[in-house]
Amino acid sequence: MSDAEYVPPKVWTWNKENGGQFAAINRPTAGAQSEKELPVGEHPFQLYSLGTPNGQKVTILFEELLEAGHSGAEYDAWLINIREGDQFGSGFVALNPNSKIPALLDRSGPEPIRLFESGAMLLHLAEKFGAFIPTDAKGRAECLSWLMWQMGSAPFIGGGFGHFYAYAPIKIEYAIDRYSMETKRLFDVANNRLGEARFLAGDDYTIADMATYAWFGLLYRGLAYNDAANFLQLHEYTNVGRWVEDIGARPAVKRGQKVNTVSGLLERHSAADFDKLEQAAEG
Ligand SMILES: N[C@@H](CCC(=O)N[C@@H](CS)C(=O)NCC(=O)O)C(=O)O
Repeated sequence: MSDAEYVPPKVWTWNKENGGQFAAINRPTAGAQSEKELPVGEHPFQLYSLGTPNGQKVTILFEELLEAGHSGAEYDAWLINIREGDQFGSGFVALNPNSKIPALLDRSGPEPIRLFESGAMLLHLAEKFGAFIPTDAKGRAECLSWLMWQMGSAPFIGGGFGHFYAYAPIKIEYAIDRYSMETKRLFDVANNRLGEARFLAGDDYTIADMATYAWFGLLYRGLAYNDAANFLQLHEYTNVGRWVEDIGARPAVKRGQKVNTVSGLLERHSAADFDKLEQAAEG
């Protein structure tokens, strides 16, 4: 049946074979699907993740904290393979009932604290270490506003534009138009802001930049969703381009983007892991 002919039935039923790229793992129910404990390393922070933009936000912050001398921010980053359904294992679901990477266990205090949602992790860590979040009320409000803006808008870019432009088994003009318009509008929002301030929250680099860079940097550089950068003419957003160059040059950002990736480190347990990676690349 073609898209234009579809008439929704009175009651929706789950079509397991809808042909989408993620049909095998998507289902309309929540909760654990198998018994599987999570590994635990020696560091105060245990991160269970994958090197997607949502995962990278948190590893970028960990690397920035360590680079800034916060040695208490040492972390183990374990790989969660979402295509294999690792996010539905009982151990993972106990940390994140929403079954999505990243999930974090903060074992630095007397009682372990679980966190899900990348934005919550950024805020928790920034506040804990007193870093990458302004302390004055105005600056903090600006930082939180841009952070929440990123968290609220990412699904329109990923689940909306990315899904219908790159992943959906059929190309639906209406859906691609709708989410292209929204993605370009979001780039324009950032571009305008970055035309009046060096960073999203103002003069200082904050967790709002880390969260947004993980998504906008990837798209701007043409590293996401096939030909999306050209399709959306992202080079037109020159202030975003300046900011992407600026943030992308930071050593901690480069390291953070390598964690939990096939081309970088599948797992990260110490700073030495990056040295080994470089030595291997040098042959
Ligand atoms: N709002 C969440 C979104 C997390 C998210 O969408 N994670 C994706 C990968 S980027 C995932 O785990 N997908 C697996 C699934 O949907 O089963 C956050 O920022 O932490």
